[in-house]
Amino acid sequence: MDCIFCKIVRGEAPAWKVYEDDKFVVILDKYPASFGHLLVVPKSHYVNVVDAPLDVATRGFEIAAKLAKAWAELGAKGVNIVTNAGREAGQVVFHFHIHVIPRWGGSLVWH
Ligand code: DGP
Repeated sequence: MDCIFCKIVRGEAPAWKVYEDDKFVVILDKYPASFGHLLVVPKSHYVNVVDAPLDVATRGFEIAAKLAKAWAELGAKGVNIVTNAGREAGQVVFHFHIHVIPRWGGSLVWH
């Protein structure tokens, strides 16, 4: 399947992985909106949170919450946790992922 996140999961495309278990990887976003912008990505292919089974979505947000706590401990002033579902909502990569965007002060950078 020609999905960039599936390729990253399979090790066929490069990415900075900061966490991995049997069902998820967490990678650095290639076009970060802030320093440390992370993506929580299930290894199985689901189009978005609407398509994903509830247990996968729940586990994804649990990982995202843990990452937010870690960023707060490291001094982030705030964290955005967001998932885009559908083109109308700004989704560009159609493999479910959750953005974890630490805020250090100032605006986000949109690419
Ligand atoms: P979204 O709009 O929610 O579909 O965001 C997709 C995000 O994926 C966007 O912030 C940029 C990121 N991205 C796109 N291609 C790649 C890639 O090849 N590697 C990584 N690490 N991130 C990517």
